[in-house]
Amino acid sequence: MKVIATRRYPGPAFDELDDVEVVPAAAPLDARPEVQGLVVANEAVPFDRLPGLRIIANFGVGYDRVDLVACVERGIVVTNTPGVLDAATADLAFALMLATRRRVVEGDALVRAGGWARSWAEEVLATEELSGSTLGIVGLGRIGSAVARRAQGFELRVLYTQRTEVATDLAVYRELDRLLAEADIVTLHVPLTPRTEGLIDARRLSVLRDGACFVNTARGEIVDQEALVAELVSGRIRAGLDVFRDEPNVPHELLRLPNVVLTPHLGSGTRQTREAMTRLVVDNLLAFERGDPPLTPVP
Ligand code: 8YV
Repeated sequence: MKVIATRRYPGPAFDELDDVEVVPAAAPLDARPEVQGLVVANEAVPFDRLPGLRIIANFGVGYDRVDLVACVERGIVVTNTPGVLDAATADLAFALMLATRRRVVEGDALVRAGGWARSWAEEVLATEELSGSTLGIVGLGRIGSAVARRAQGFELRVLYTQRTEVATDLAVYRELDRLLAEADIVTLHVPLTPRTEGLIDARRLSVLRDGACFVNTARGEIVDQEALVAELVSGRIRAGLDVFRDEPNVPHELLRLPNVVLTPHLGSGTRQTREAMTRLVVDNLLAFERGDPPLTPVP
């Protein structure tokens, strides 16, 4: 099966594709009727150039940039990479919580600038404890649950919200607005869908407690970015942000703020996880080629 991939995806599994050609997503593409498989990292699909396309294997759990309606119309199967990136993403959410709550980046900057004058930084970087805080998880799916499990080790009180309340020992259910008002730290773990786009709007951001820490490793579009920037510029809340509405562009106002920690969409960015994602991408393609059901089809 002829496959186009938008990059050479990391790890040895990629070499098991016997007829793969790397064509960057931004590169012009002539009509390629012989191509049956496409590997993307949540990138737009040039359907008109690929009339013979039968399967799209998305490198990532989120597939919000893949037009599923167009895929259904054309009978194209879509797969993603759920599960294998839960730990890495949950770890990064904790890294951002810790960095933001404990002012790790500010401390690093202070040391590098020669501002560490006495035996310890004393009041200059005093902040709130993470342990014992209340964590609000928006979306208790695979990644949200991995965050909740880690939260037990940090002795956090854990709340969650999502469309439907479930029976779980991991966290206590709250309506979204109540969770936002009650949590010291809020972390987003819902997919980007028409229902979640703009879910955290200006009003909901205003409900956050003074000094609350807002963490986003999901998608920038889930939040009203202008309203978030305004809250951060005011200094009322703190944030750890791995995702943005128009990546790789980050609102310029954020670049100088001490109360924000910024990372460049690193959620799944460990060597092990990225290789496992490629493994799953390739296994989905190979299964499809054999005529077997794909391992992780998108519903
Ligand atoms: C990226 C992600 O897709 O899985 C997701 O939804 O956002 C990430 O894993 C991946 O880094 C490739 O862009």
